[in-house]
Formats: sequence, structure tokens, C-alpha cells
Amino acid sequence: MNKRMQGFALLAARLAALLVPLLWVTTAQAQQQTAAQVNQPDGWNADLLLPEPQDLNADPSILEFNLEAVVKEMEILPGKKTQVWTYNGYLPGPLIRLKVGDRLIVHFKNSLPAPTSIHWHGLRITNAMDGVPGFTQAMINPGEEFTYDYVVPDAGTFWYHPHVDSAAQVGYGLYGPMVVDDPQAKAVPGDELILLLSDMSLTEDGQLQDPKVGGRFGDLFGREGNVLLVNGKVMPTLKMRQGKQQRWRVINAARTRYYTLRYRRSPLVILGGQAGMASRTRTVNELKVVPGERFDFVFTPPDDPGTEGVLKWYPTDRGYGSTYNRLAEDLVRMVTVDEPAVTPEAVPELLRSDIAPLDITGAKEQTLNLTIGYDQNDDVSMGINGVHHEHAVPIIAKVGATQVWTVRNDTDFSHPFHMHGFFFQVLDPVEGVLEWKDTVDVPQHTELKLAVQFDNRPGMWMYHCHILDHAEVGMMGHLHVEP
Ligand SMILES: [Cu+2]
Repeated sequence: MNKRMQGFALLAARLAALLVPLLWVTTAQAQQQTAAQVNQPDGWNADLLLPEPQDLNADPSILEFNLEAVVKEMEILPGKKTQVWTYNGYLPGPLIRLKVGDRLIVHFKNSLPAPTSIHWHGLRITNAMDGVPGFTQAMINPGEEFTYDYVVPDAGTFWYHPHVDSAAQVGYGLYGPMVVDDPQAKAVPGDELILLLSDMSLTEDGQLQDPKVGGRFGDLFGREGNVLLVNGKVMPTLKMRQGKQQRWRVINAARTRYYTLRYRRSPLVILGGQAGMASRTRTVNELKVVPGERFDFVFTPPDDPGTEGVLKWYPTDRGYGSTYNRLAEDLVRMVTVDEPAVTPEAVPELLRSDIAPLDITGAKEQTLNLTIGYDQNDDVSMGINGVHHEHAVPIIAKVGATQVWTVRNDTDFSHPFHMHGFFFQVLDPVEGVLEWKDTVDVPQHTELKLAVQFDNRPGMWMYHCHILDHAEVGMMGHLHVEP
């Protein structure tokens, strides 16, 4: 081979070295499947599945079942026995799954050593079914029964829990998820995964901690459990495939704990959550979920095949001392199976067109100051406009009226504001996305304006801080909707 030929051969070899991987990459891309073409990995959600109740009613539009609140011994910490307060012996309680317009009949029995009730968080149901003893029903004493019977008017992710001694009872394990589907809702990619987040305060030997532990400081700061649970488990495993989307419905059922969720800063496409879908999607890399709040979003697994990670709880600034000296804590073991990555499907941007801003022309205005003080015994006493809920004078609203509530928080702690029975719109919403909510965070030293229209469900309704320790020491008010 002469010198010139050698030169050609070298050039050809270099070109080939450049082109072959290029061609290979192009072919590999052409061969990559889309998320729609593959299933989730086998047993992907096995560790996170929630039990569903046994339907006693043959009518497909009625779900009727027995629900018993009962103490059950469980192993939360390895090798330790805990007397958990449960619904039907499950932690969390059974998943209630309905369609818009379905009727729910729950034959509830209290087999606990204390009185209780069930509040159906976020549902726009009749006042008599709202589960607040002294206002909407009588207390359900140990051994007594009560039937909850109502029609579910709205789609969304909801949950249920006691409205009696709630900081203690929710802390002991009484909560369960509810999902109401709308068959007309916009189709979005992703297989559904319900993640009910909670925490529990346990002693080293696995006993439930005294719900008033920490005394005055516990009341003020709110009590965060030392054991983090996802669907009642410590560090469950989730399997996923890179690029194969999952639709997560996250519910914060903790008494006090705020959750900041992120996973390698991968985008979370928020669909809404509380009262079904929002008007359109918005995308975040990090999501704050406050007590009582729910989010519905599309998660795209970002990890390489055959690798593992951990979904963590990150400290959230909810006021004085809430992030100081605190580290991230583990929530879910995230296993990406060793199967080729797939190309994610597109998520539609517009989700629903039936939400318009409420007309607030001439709406009556109310100002609610969330307040913290001390009583004559020097115990923490919280309230609204300086009034403890035991002395609260109801806000009055006529059926059909629209009001604008300014919720002002001049305290050093954030307060998640929850209204029973009605949805509101936050005026000046995040990124202009319109959605219906029943729970929203009011960070320390800020205020929010909410518009709410009172439809024809008269009665006495509660609104309160969903840090349950705060509600217990008075941060709750009453709303009387008059016919
Ligand atoms: Cu609060």
C-alpha cells in the first residue's frame, strides 16, 4: 500500500469510527419503545397496594360496606408490637373508590376505647354527614354505630379521619384514602399509585407516644411523628421503569408534618388533586404538601435501568425552628428495573374548561386572623381573630352567596387552612392555574384571599388549621350557611 492509499484507509477507518456509533444510536432510538407500549414492571406497586372494602350492595352505583374502628396490634418497627387504631384492622383504612354521582353507605361501628366520628375531608356532601359531633351529629361512643350515607358530587382525591380528639386519633393511625373518578376527565398517561403519607410517634419499645408529649411546646410547634409511613409502611419499595410514567395521588394525613417531595429534581407534572383536575397542568421539580392537602401528578422515572434510589422527605420551612438542624428522611425505596428505557408519553396541557373564576362583584368580605396566644393557665390557646373555637361566633352566609375571605397569618408558624363542605378558589393562584381547593397553606407572615360560593347545603360547617395540634388548642371557627 502506498502512502496515498494508506491515507485513504486511515480516513475511511476514522469516518467509520464516527459513523457507526451515530448509526447505532439512530437505530437504537428508532427501536426505543414508548411508554404506552409497555406495562409497569411486574409487582411494581405490590408493596404499596391498599385494601378495598367488600361491597355489600349489588347496585354498581352504590358502594356499601361495614367499617369498624378497632385497635389492632401491628408491627410498625421491626420486632416491636404497637397497638394501632385502625379502620377494619388496616393502616391506612380501606381505599374507598367511587365514580362521580355514586352513593356511599358506610355502616360504621366504634369499637375503640374512646368516642369518635368520621369526617370526609374535602367532600361537598350534606351537612348531616360531615362528621363533626356537637354540630352535625351526635358523638359516636364506644360500642355505638352510625351510618354515613351520601352521594359524591365531585371527582378528586380525598380522605377520611375522625373529627374527635383528632390530633390523638389521627396520630394513632385513623385515616384512609378515597378516590372519586370522573369518567369524562381528560385522559393522561401514567398508572395510578396512591401514596398516603403519615407519621407516628412511637417510643423505643414501639408504644404509642402520649399525644400531648412536649406539652406547651408540642401544642405550639405541632407534633411530628418520629416514624414516617407511606401507606402504613416504613420505607416500602416501588418498582419503576425509566420513562414509564406513573400517576401519583399523594395525600398528607400527618397531624402536623409538612412534606417537601422531590426526586432528583425530575419534573412533576401537576394535574390538580383536591377537587379533581385543575384547568391546566403546571410543572415543578419540588412539591410542598401540607397536612390535609392532596396532589395528583405525573411522575416520570428518571433513573438508569438496574439502579436504585430513595424518595425522601425534605425539611420544609413552616416557621420557627422547623428546618433547624434537620436532615432529609427516607420515604420510599425506588427500584428501577433492568429493562430498556422507554420514551415518555406527552401529557396534555389543558385539562378542563369548566372552571371559571368566581364572580366576586359585591361579595361580602370576611377577615380571618389566625392567632396564637396564652390562656390564664399560661397554656397555648390558638384561635381565629383571637377567639378559641369553643367561644367562636359563626360567620353567617346565605345559600347561594359568594364571599371573599382574607386569611391572614401574622404568627411565626405556617397554618394549612381547611374549609369543610365547600371548595374555594385562591385569588391570584399559582401561575394562574384555576382549581378548586379545600385546603391551602398560609405561610407565616402572609395572607391569602379565597373566594367561596355557598351552594344549597345549609348547616354549621367548620374551618380550621389542619395542623391538628393547632386545631385542638382552638384554631378553628364556625360557618353557618343559612337557607
Ligand atoms: Cu396551625
